[in-house]
This record gives sequence, C-alpha cells and structure tokens, in this order.
Amino acid sequence: MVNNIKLSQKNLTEISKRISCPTYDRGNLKTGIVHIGIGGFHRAHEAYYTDQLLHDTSITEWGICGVALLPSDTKIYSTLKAQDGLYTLTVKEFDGSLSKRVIGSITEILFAPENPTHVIEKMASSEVKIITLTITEGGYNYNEATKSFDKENPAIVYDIANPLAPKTVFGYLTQALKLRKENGSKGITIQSCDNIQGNGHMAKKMLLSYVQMAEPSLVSWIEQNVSFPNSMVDRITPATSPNDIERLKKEVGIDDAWPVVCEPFKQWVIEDDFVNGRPLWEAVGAQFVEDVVPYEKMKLSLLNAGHTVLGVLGALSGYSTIDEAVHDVQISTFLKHYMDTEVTPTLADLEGVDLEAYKASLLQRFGNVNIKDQIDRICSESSAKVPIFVLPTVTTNLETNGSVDFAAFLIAAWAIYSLGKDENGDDLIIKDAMKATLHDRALLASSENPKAFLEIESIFGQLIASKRFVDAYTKAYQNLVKFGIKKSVLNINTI
Ligand code: CS2
Repeated sequence: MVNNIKLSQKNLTEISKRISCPTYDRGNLKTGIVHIGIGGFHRAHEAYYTDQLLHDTSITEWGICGVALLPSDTKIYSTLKAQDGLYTLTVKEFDGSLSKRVIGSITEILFAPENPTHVIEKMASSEVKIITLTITEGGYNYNEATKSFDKENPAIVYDIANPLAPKTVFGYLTQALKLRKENGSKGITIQSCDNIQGNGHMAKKMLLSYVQMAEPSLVSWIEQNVSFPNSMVDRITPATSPNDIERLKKEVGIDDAWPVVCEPFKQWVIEDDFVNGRPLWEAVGAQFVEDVVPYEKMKLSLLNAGHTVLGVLGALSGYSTIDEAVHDVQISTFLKHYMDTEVTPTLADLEGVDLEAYKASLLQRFGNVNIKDQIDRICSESSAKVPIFVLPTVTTNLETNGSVDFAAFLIAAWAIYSLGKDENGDDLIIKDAMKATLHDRALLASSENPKAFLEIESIFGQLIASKRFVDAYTKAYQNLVKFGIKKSVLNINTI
C-alpha cells in the first residue's frame, strides 16, 4: 500500500475503501455511557459490542464518552483525541487470518487530570445513563487483610481533602452523584467490567465506604437511585505491539497510532439491573441473566487463574508469551491437574455449565499462536490478581479438605519469581504496585524462611495460619530451589 491514511473522522470515507468502517452517523450519537479506563480491554469488548449494536440498529442514544483518569493515561488520551475516538480492532483468528474493523462507538474523550470539572459534569448530565468501569482489579482499593476499603491510601486521603479536583474513581463518582442528586436527575447505573467476583457488589461496597467518609448525606440517595449490576467479561486482549501498528500500515495503509488486537472469542454476561435504561446489548451477543455468580466463578478461577499459572511458571521457565508456556507439555499438564483436582471440585454447584468443555476451550484459546499474549501483561499486578483468581479456590479447598498442592506450588513459584530472575538468570520485568514489598519478602523467604512471603497480609490474609497450606508451600519452595522450575513441575505432575 503506497500512502498511509491517518485514522480520523474526516478520512473515514477514504479509509472505508480499505477496511470496514462505521456506517452509522457518529455525529448524531448522544452520549449515554461514560466509560472510565479506555485501555485495550474496553476497546476490544464493551466498545466493540456497542459499535456492533450501533451498526445493526438505528439507535442513537448510546455513544460512549471515554475518560482517561490517571496522569499516566496521557498517551491514550492524546492518541484517541487526535483520531476522534476512532481505532482499529484486529481479531486474530486461530487460522492466522485477521479480521479488521474501525470501531466508532467512542465519540468523546476526556482527560480527567486536565479538566476534572468537565468529567464530573459529564457523568452528571441527564443524557448519561450508565457509567462503566475498567479500572483493574487493584483499582477498587480493597484490602484483603481487613476485608474492607483502604481508607489510608494517600490518593483517597487527597480526594477527601480536594473533592472538586479528585484523583480516584471514588472521588469522581461521588461528585458526579452529588451533582445528579442536586439537579434532581434520574438515577444511574454503575457497571464494573473488571475481573472481580461480584464486581458490582465490590464497586458498590467500595464506593459507599468512600461516600460514608466524604459525603455521608449522599449514602441513602445512592442506595435508592444507583444500581451496580454484576457482570462477567471475557476477551483475551494482549498489549498492542509495534508490529501490530506496522502491519496495519503495510496491509491496509492505515496509520492508527494505537490499534487494538484480540482473540476471536468474546463473552459478556450481565445481571439485568439497570435503573435508567440500557443498550440492547443482547442483540449483539451479550447475555442478560439473573445471577452472574456461576459464570464469574468459572471464569475467574479457570481462565484468569489459568493465566496466572501459565504466566508465573512460564516466566520462570524463560518464556515470554502465553502460547509458548501452554505448549510446554509439563506446564500444560500442571495446569490441567490444577484445574481438575483443585478448581473443578470447588465449582461443583454450578448448574447448567459444561465444565469439561469450558476447560478444553481454554487450553485451545491459551494456545492460539497468533495472539502472542505477553507473559509480562499476565504477571503484571499479580498482587491484586492472586487474591481474586487463586486464593478463593484455596480457601474453599482448605475448608473442604480438598487438595491445595498445585496452588501452593504456584504461590511458591511466585515468591521465587518476585526475586526478579528467571531460570536462566535473566531479569524479569515485574510491574506491580506492590513490587517493593514483594521483592523484600521474596528476599527474606530465600534467605531465612520461605514462609516470609506468605506474611504479606494484604494479599494472603490469614493463609499463613493454615499448617496444611504452609507445609505444601514450603515443600514446593524447597523443591523449586533445589531442582529448578522445569524439574519441579515435572515432579509435582508425576506424584
Ligand atoms: C488476564 C486477563 O489480566 C490477566 O491476568 O487473565 O486480562 C484476561 O486476559 C481477560 O480477563 C480475558 O477475558
């Protein structure tokens, strides 16, 4: 392709000669949704579903306003702003073929640090009926040790002192809801799209904890006027690589500074609890159900925990992508054992779900060699992920006398991973808000007692009090030190 066309609204007609583009009138869309956190996942999932809906129907009230909340979101903000909210989504099929489409459902972009008032007013406007969130597992400010909102977090303390120029999602939501109440506006739905068991319940509990401190008179209005549906979200969306950007230029002549790539599979199961209307997302494949719990449990404890297994064991083994890890027979055997002997028994009460088929489909999805999902991405923020993805399974197994050996091995491997070197002595890139604590504890574990790692209470709670878990963990740790990752995985697989 000779000349590259810059992705933007004014070039869309030209671009549509090269790739499928929105045919609906973007200029005519009202903003019915404000979304906080416009990373890859939102753009491969909710914005994609909404784009399909806008494409297939004549509705106009569900355009999305994307909010970049953090100062570190400058790049995504300026990129999307320069492209009028447009971006390309490339679906990497199993056979290696690529389906590409320009997504048009994000019609406004705001950068909160630059203009907090604008964001608050937008969320409070009567046109907006839903606020959706992808703020990551760690974004909920939940402390595992106290099982409650972390009131001492400096950003929270700051927001209470500076209510009109907040930094956290809680500060923004509180001001927006306060304004809605003052304006006599209708209620609103706050919908979490993060990987958390009972993500709606969590969003509600954490927001109300904040409001209780910051604006106590608002609590009862929220209880009566705001709903927080739970949802299960799923689509593997690796970080965009420079190759993805180059490929678009080379193959279709489109200059998109931040395209999104993802797997073909997608699933969105939502509790039907919207106080002020909602898009007909079911018309484009979302499932509305009364109870999302079974779907969430299954996904978090098999897919997300499966990712953590492949990520940690894969990183230590020197792999850099998830497909490499799952194609290592010993690692995939470990994963199957973990899923079958430790996770599956804890899911016994899930009705109407074919667990065997689900597990088989996961192995296939993990193995998609075209996705090249980065192990660095999977292992990032493990301190927030492990308590949600892995530890509930451990807790149940400790109560029911089920096996915890594979989970204990995984945690031991994570302790060794946190030292920062793989099996070959190469540096691991660790991205974690708790990186320093993890590293300090990992050092203590290696120099004094492996148990030191389990003493991080905000991650492990009281797990250290379980002799059975500590014994299994210590044994796995010692084996890992003595035999290394590959041989230890082989040993545990053959017990
Ligand atoms: C991953 C998820 O972050 C992680 O550890 O497990 O991002 C996963 O890819 C998505 O939840 C898939 O739906």
